[in-house]
Amino acid sequence: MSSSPTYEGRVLRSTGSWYEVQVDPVDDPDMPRVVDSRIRGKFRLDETDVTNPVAVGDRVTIRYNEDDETGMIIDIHERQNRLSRRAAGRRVNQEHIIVSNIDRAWAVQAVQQPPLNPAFVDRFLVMAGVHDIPAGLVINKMDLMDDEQQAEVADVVARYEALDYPVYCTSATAQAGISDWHAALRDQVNVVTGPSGAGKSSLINAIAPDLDIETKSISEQTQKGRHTTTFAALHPLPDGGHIVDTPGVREFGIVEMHPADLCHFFVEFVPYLDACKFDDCTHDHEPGCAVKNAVDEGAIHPARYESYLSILYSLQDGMEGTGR
Ligand SMILES: Nc1nc2c(ncn2[C@@H]2O[C@H](COP(=O)(O)OP(=O)(O)OP(=O)(O)O)[C@@H](O)[C@H]2O)c(=O)[nH]1
Ligand SMILES: [Mg+2]
Ligand SMILES: [Zn+2]
Repeated sequence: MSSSPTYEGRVLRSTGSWYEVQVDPVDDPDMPRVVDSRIRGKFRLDETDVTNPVAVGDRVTIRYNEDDETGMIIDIHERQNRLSRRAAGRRVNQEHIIVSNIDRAWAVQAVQQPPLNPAFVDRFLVMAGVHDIPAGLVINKMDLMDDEQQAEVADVVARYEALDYPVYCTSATAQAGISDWHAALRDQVNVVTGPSGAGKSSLINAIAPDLDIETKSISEQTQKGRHTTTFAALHPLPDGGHIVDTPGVREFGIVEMHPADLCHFFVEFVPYLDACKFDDCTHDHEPGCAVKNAVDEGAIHPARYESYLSILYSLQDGMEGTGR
């Protein structure tokens, strides 16, 4: 057996058979930082419920092949968290991991084009909570904000800051708020997600112009009806850390969970949950509901409560016919 040294690193991108591994900085300046690697056959069999045995974001151990250039992934470290979607086609019961080991997932919204959609943010926050991914919010296209939208944007910012989510207001085209947001990304693995056209790729280009990620005009997008960004990859940031552009949150959908679990992912509801009159309170129609009282008293934002009900009803509909 070979006793050649091993190196730890992170998977930046994958073609399905090759993986680009960024090796952690070590003392040797000559060592290539990004190594094209393959996996040992056995990993393919280990996890049959997942379509990709090695995912973008994975922490791995590699060993150099005899050519001293390419690598072999010999170990995949335990994942902190993951963002996945259901596999396509015949493998619908399998999971496809889009990115793993995420330090923060950012919901990117535009002030307009497409319209600001807090209900979408609330669904995203539930999804992030379920997957144990710290979340944040970026409100982009601030240059398009008119007088009428000012109060709404201020309300949205205050709403999520009150819940302790980091919130940044930016304009990718006017380069406003970009350096503050950039500072928040440093040394972390960040994912941007949000509706097509919100400016995710433009924001990444604003902080890392060298990446030159493809962006498209709204009209081009509507004509094609599809997202510009298709494959997830970890892009190294100029000041340290990584960012992943995603083709929009639509892919991730809302998570499947029991309706009774939903309230735990609305963080501001949690202190009230034990005070409801009924143990199985769904915080919808029941009398003596402490969550509804908190909404009436102004301690919970009514829009957040509306989002809760909307997700609750969709989960309850999804349970019809499951014999519950
Ligand atoms: N006015 C204005 N336009 C912006 C801003 N940021 C992005 N845009 C424009 O919005 C359009 C869409 O931007 P993209 O960065 O491609 O959007 P995206 O979120 O990456 O979209 P997908 O990749 O399709 O999901 C482009 O025409 C950008 O130039 C901004 O801050 N202000
Ligand atoms: Mg994009
Ligand atoms: Zn209740």
